[in-house]
Amino acid sequence: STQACRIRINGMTCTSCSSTVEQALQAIPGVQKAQVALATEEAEVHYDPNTLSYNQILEAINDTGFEAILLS
Ligand code: 9UX
Repeated sequence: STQACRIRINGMTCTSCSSTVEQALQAIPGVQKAQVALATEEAEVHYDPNTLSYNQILEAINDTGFEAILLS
């Protein structure tokens, strides 16, 4: 199954920042698709809700040094 969430990410200032976050998200088992947009400071993540929760996704972003806030 699949679930999507949208996340606000604070603190990203260059494409290296957004690539770091995007690659961290894509490396999580259960993440099916992750896109991070620097311009809007948002991420869209598709994941298997049987494998992980959105809280783990937020934590993974916080671990990269940026602040994650669930939008939807
Ligand atoms: Mo870009 Mo981000 O030079 O922490 S990698 S600012």
